[in-house]
This record gives sequence, C-alpha cells and structure tokens, in this order.
Amino acid sequence: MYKLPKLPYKYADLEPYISKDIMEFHYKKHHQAYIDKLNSAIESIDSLKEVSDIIELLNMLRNGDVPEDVAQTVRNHGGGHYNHSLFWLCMKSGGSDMPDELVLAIKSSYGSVDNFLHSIEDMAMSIFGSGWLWIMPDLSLVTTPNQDNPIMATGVEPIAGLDIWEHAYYLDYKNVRLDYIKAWLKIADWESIAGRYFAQASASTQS
Ligand code: MN3
Repeated sequence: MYKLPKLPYKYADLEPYISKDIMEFHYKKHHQAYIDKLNSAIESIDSLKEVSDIIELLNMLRNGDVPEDVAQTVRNHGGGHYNHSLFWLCMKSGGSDMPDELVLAIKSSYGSVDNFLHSIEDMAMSIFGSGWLWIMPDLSLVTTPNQDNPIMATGVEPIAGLDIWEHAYYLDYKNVRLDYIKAWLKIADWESIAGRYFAQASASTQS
C-alpha cells in the first residue's frame, strides 16, 4: 500500500511563488486521492499489492505485467503518485542555485542556462491540456499528457518534473500558465535536481 511521502517543507514555504492554499490542497487532496485510488485498485491483486516501490510498479505497467482491467487505473493514479512525489522534491523555499557542474553540463547542451530555462518555458507552454514537463538525465526535455511519465514509455527516470495541470496553479495564476512556470523556476531546487542528475550519470558510467 502506498502512502503520502513527507513534504520536505511547510505548505507556506514556497510563497509568494506558490501559495499555502495551493500546496495544502495539492498535497493533501490531489496527491492523496491518487494514492487512495491506486491502493483500492490493487488491494485485491496479489501480484501488485506486494510491490511497494512505485517505480517498480510503473515498470511492470510498461512491461505488460499489470492486469488489463486495472492497467488504466495504475497508469493514471500510480502515475499521479510517482509524479507528485518527484515534483515536491524539485522545489524548495527560495529555490537553490545550480551547482557548477550542472551549469557546465547545461551549457554544453544548450549554450547557456538562459537558453535551457527558456526551453523549459517553451516546452511547458506547448502542452495541450493537462500534463507534465520532465527534465531527463541527459538534460533533454520531454512532455507527457495526463499523469503519464517517461518511465511508462522507456523506463528512464526523469530528474525533475513540473506539474502543468491547472490545479497546480489556477488559484494563484488563473489561466496565465507562463507566470506559474516562471515562478516555479524561482523555487526550483537545482541542488536536488543535480543530485539526481549526478546519481544517474554515475550509474550509467558503471553499467
Ligand atoms: Mn498535480
């Protein structure tokens, strides 16, 4: 059975960029609902209820090891659980500076950090309807609709995720998605994102 992960900050800590009201509702209502619906879908399925790692469950989904009658529920709500768990870790009160090594890697792919940040804005703006923007371990940017994520398609874990559902910003920014994206970039926890970048880079060197 899956549980809400502990938030690494308080609901109000991301203000003024994301309000306490959005954080509290997003975490306690939306994320909890994904977990509840995922748990109730798998509680009677022996092969799934023993799996305690959401990444393993999403890989089973990709490999066709989730029974067809619950596959869409696992996709929507298991995706919702994984995506939000990563999303919370990508933010921090006041944000954090990019470590130098990450800056170097970004410059070699994008020419400059500004280009990279503008690419994030452009890609996130291009999403039609609800979805996510992902930063991948090779620093490429990927978008997915609904609560899908790259693990479902390729097994590769993103290093950061940005929630582009209206529930993530409407209360603060109404329909002005770009203002939300720019605000998110001010509270992005680049140290946390870089930690996942370096972990995956060293894992791929060893394999
Ligand atoms: Mn959300």
